[in-house]
Amino acid sequence: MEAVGDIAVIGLAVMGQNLILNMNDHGFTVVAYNRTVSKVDDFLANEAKGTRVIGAHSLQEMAALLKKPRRVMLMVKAGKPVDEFIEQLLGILEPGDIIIDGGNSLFEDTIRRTKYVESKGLLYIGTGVSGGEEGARRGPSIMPGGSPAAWPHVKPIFQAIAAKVTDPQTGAEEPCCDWVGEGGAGHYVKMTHNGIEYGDMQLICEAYHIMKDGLGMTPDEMHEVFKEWNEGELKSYLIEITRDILAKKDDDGQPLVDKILDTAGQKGTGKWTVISSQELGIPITLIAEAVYSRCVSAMKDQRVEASKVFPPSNSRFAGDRKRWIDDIRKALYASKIISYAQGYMLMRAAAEHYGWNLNYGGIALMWRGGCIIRSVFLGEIKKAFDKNPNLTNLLLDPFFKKAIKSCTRSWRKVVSMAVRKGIPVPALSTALAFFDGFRSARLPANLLQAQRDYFGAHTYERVDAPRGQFFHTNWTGHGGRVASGTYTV
Ligand code: NBP
Repeated sequence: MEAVGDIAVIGLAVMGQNLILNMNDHGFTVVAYNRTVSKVDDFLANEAKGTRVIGAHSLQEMAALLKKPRRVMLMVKAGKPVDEFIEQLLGILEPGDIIIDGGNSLFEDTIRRTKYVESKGLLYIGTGVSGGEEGARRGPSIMPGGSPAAWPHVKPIFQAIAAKVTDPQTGAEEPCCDWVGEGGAGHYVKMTHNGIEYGDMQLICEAYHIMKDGLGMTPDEMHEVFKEWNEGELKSYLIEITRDILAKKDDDGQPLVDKILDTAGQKGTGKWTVISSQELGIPITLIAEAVYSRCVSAMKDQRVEASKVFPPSNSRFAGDRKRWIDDIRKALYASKIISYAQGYMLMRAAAEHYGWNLNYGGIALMWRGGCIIRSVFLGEIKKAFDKNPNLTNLLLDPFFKKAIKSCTRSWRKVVSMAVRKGIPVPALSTALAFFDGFRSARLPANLLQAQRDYFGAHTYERVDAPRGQFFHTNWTGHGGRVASGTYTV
């Protein structure tokens, strides 16, 4: 058996098949394998017919068909199947070979697997692949991390098949794929991408909700608004598909969107992002609200009951519709800036915690094309980090500072009117609350510290004493002298 394969892909569901065809288009010889082996023949006889894709009917056959160092990419369901395949592959592959996991694995699993596979003398890559079916086929955003020594062997394939965008600084065509960092960095960045995706989607849904209930607009009218928005600073894949969704008619000619049940699903990556933010103490409030909003939406029966107990009052916004639409656009834009600022805060904290050297501008470039959150906006983030690689917070970049300032009035107007009219805007409003907290030199946490010290002797720092010096007050006159430890969890 001649070793002609450049790479093997295990897992012939939607992502695996499309990635294989994409690799084939770029001149690579791919060996295809699947747990249910009949799917290999089915793939070769249909989607891969006439290509140079080679089918393998066992892992041994697959390994024998690969050039060395062997590159084996798993595109299977995240979780146990990945561990099971790694175990089988370790018995077949040789030191120096590379196992790649392209599924949506939890970054902590990837940290563990990288260490484990490296301990056996092989190399490991855990990579985010974004863009769904279409991205996989035509050019996804790819976010690889793991064993740095594996990257040069994988780079030519990944960068060839990735989406391409024009670098706003240099004007050069760049692939939406670069090395992210060691261990679980690639999957962490992909997870954060998905969290931001939850936030972007929720913001768009809230804008839609206000236009629908507050301004009484029809899907056709909103289609026109999203069409216009997609020509300005909000231009993005999600605005574009929302525009198209709003124009789509059901078989009876009525808008399809009105017939879709309002209960959202989720597969866990948004939740993981929020869990990680809690672990690291980073307030990604907008993504958290986006995850919880899906949970509220899923409580359909209870919501229907509650709507009878607390019936809605008049939710119409008074005033000029055109002006409101412009205010909503600005509220959406400002909130989006907050969401990305929070996402970047999270990645910065994770990089410090896990010891990754993340390239923040490079991440923005990787997300510029091929993935669900692709947008012109990410070009501005890339520019901000190119100008100042040590930028601690996106909100402090001159471009974003100016953008936020120009939107603040409309943002407050929209959030307060929505609150008055009973239209839920959890993402728009939490973004504003975060912004107001972030720009407050003094928050009421002095009182909070006093409360903690009162009931638990948790101590406090003083404004008139150096940081790191802790005080305890005997608030009631009958407390003891001993204070609690001053650690923070
Ligand atoms: P699925 O997530 O539906 O997984 C299907 C593949 O996993 C098949 O090859 C199946 O083999 C295999 N598999 C399963 Br299911 N259980 C297995 C087990 N216990 N042992 C071995 N193999 C098993 O496919 P997908 O939607 O193409 O996604 C692949 C990966 O990419 C996932 O991690 C997903 O989260 C991620 N991802 C998906 C998208 C998307 O838009 N779908 C986007 C980005 C990332 P079988 O044929 O024998 O059942």
